[in-house]
Amino acid sequence: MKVLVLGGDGFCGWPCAVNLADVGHDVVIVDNLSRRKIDIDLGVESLTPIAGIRERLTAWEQVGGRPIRFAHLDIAKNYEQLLELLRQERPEAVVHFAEQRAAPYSMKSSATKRYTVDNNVNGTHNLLAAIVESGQDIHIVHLGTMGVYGYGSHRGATIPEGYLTVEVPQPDGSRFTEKILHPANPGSVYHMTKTLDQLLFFYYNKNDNIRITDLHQGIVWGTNTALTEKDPRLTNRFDYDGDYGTVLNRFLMQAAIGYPLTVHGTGGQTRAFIHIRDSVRCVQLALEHPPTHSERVKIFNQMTESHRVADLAEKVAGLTGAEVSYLSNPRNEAIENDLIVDNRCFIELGLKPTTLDDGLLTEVVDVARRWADRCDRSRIPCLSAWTRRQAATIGSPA
Ligand code: NAD
Ligand code: USQ
Repeated sequence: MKVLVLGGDGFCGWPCAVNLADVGHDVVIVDNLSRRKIDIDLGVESLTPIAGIRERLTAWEQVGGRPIRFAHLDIAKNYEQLLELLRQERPEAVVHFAEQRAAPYSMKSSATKRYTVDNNVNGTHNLLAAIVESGQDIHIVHLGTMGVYGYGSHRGATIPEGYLTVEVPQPDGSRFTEKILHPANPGSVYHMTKTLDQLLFFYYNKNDNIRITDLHQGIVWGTNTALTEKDPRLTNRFDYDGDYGTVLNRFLMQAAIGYPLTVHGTGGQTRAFIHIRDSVRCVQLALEHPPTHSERVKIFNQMTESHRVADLAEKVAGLTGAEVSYLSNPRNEAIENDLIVDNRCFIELGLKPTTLDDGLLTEVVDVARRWADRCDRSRIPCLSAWTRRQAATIGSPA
């Protein structure tokens, strides 16, 4: 199958692109390299040394991989080029990773809020409009987020895979039931763009019958897959800084360099997690099981386990002897929340999850400790605050 991987130079996109090529697909990576530019602007680098995209692709062929082509293109700004690319390549599917994905970065300033909205919403809408204009039948697999459901109290209810069955009372006292898109409750400007993506998908699926799978992915941890381990030039990125580093990978790196683990608030926040190897596998499964033309947007909860942040810190501390520090929370989020998630769709398709117990130690030893001397400790603190109230307390104990 011909597949365009938008954002295929990023953390989730790169191992996904090589995996799709490895299983026999004809892959074209489309990326504007904005993530690498943001690293330069922030003055920070991936903990793991990463090769440039051209070097990555050469290395991939040298280890015997099926060639992957690259198109340098901004999907949010260059609509005509995106349309032309679809016309030339005629892909059967597009995997869409190409968004600004960090919540703290999206909350840094009005400039980063506006960039995140412009980039993410325009990119997704350009893709949908270009598919319609091209007249082609292309399956979109989009990387969404578990964060669209919100991290308030679900009062013990299980979060369904995208659609909630509700009962609507009628004036005569009777009720009817309906399946609606689960109400959106974003926790940052970044998460808000993902809830807007959902509405764009809903509309274009209804109006133009575009086949869409939206993957509501949890926090991805880990670094490499068996394929990106084949050559140092294929190594995947590992973000640890206060803007782009996600909680579990940050804890692993902090433990490796003897930095007290940075728990925000009480650590009662419960979040969903998935290993990068499973994320890659899920995208492949989603591509292999497209929705039919009459089907509404197919939504999968792409996560394998849920944990409280404080429990994760204690687990990493238990494994490594690290200290845990409880800091005032720079985010405006619930102190604690429950999170019970239905993820049956992928399990039924054969996903065999990599658990924390399987993978944590390897990540600490093979990645975090190995590259510890590349870490710039001054970039660890989270300095992006959700509101002025939070900004005033940054860095103080919880
Ligand atoms: P990333 O920033 O590492 O990768 C995104 C890639 O998209 C980068 O290579 C970037 O240069 C590219 N890009 C961004 N805007 C673009 C544009 N306008 N045109 C072309 N290319 C563009 O992020 P990631 O961690 O790989 O995340 C990929 C997707 O998965 C995102 O949509 C994100 O919201 C979602 N996701 C990520 C996680 C996670 O924990 N990393 C969890 C859930 C969902
Ligand atoms: N946290 C800490 N200490 C830290 C960093 C974070 O306690 O050093 C806490 C945060 O306050 C938050 C939780 O950990 O409560 C998760 O934060 P995160 O930065 O790991 O994840 P988040 O901002 O939610 O975003 C990440 C990805 C995003 C994806 C999302 C999936 O960057 O692209 O959409 O995870 S989800 O969480 O399911 O919405």
